[in-house]
Amino acid sequence: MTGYNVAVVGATGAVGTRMIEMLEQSTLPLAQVKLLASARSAGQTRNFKGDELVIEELVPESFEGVDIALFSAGGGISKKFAPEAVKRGAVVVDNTSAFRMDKDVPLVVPEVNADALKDHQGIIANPNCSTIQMMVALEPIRQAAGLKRIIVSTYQAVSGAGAKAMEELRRESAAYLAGTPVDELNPEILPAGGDKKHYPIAFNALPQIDVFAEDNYTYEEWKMINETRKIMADDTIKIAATCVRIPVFAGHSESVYIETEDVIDVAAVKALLAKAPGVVLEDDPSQQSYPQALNAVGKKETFVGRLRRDLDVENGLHMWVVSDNLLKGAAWNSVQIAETLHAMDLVRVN
Ligand code: NAP
Ligand code: 12T
Repeated sequence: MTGYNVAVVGATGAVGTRMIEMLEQSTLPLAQVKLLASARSAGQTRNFKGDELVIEELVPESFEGVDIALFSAGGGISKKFAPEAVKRGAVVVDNTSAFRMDKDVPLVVPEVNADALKDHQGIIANPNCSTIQMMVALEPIRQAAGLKRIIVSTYQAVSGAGAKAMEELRRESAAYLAGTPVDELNPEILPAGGDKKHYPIAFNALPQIDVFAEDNYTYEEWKMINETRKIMADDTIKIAATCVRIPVFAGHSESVYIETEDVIDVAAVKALLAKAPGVVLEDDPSQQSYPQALNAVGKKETFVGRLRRDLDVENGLHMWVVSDNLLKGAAWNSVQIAETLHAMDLVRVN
């Protein structure tokens, strides 16, 4: 085998653009890279390792000869085209929420549950960005001391909602600073593209990501709850989430409170995290050292700091978890899954 034929579906998007970069940096043996998007983008070109690749319109036949297809063009596109790719012999790594909770689809964070890849039947799901970084930070603690409960509040970047949401933050920020009144900022996308009302994100904080669902939790919150239980293969973990959008372009931050099964001291947790895969411990209050979204952008790791014991609950711990939502939260985790599939000899080659 000389290398894999890899397709990127949604190659012009916020995630797809970063997938192309991650593939350029990847150790994965590549034969050909195919860039797919809508008819709107067909004919445009993107640079890949010095070559100009022409973007093609996504059609079922796009997947002829493709070994690995990385999907990031929305759930509807995945539902329609992922089976077409599998039918033609490709392994699909899907970034949307279309298949994440399907019983036959592994939901994988390589540092946590790479073994689940062994059961794949053609489609592997990439978890939600907010879930992924929390899993990377919590799995080492869970292995050492067990995990009974998680309460998480997120501070999420607009890039998670796509290229148009980033443009909305840019436009509103400029308008606001130029003196436009708040009620004339004309938001069109956030908090959720598909919802009825829109609110400004510039200089604001919106406690709604995705649309509302059962029990007055949003889908983003439910994704964190359900995906955590699936990835950690434990339906008994108690978990609640509050997901908030803030006017940051890239990098999701999370305030995470956990209760472990066993009491574990903070020094032991720091020692675990210092050597945990994919984690960078950044925690020195005496030097004002802690993770920050701006510093995480462009990095593949998850940054953890502000570790401290709860003042009332003996097995309670607080921490601050930050990662680049478009890299570990999406593009890097997907390419890392592809690399892991290759290492485990789980890619079917046409
Ligand atoms: P985006 O910036 O809006 O990009 C959307 C991409 O989908 C573009 O490349 C677009 O191509 C393509 N597309 C749209 N309609 C299409 C069609 N009919 N046929 C083929 N391609 C089509 O969005 P994004 O932020 O990159 O996110 C894309 C998807 O990834 C989201 O819908 C979400 O499901 C998923 N996502 C997952 C995570 C995560 O947590 N893991 C994070 C962010 C996003 P054109 O340029 O031609 O329109
Ligand atoms: N609505 O992959 O808006 O399920 O930040 C990821 C990010 C859905 C997903 C967001 C979203 C997903 C967002």
